[in-house]
Amino acid sequence: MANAFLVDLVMIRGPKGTQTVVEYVAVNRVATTSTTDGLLPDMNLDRKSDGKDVAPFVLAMTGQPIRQMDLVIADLNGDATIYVGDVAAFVTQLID
Ligand SMILES: [Ca+2]
Ligand SMILES: [Ca+2]
Repeated sequence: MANAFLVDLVMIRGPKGTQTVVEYVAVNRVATTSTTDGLLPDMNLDRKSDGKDVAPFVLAMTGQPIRQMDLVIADLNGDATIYVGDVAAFVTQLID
């Protein structure tokens, strides 16, 4: 993978079951897509949204992400920035 230029396929599954497939994504680039399914604030990637996701979300919000991908996951309103607007989406998903 170190010499790869493209990722063959990226599959994104929404929390309500929708699935988005993006093919031939260039490596080291930001690819964007959209969904009406909402985004799952699963910061620790355990496929659940619960209290264990709060600490990594707060770290991402305060500019101290554990991993670079946390900045992408924490952008719950999909506007490519991490700010207070993502908190409402995070809390809504947690209590749903
Ligand atoms: Ca989680
Ligand atoms: Ca955002």
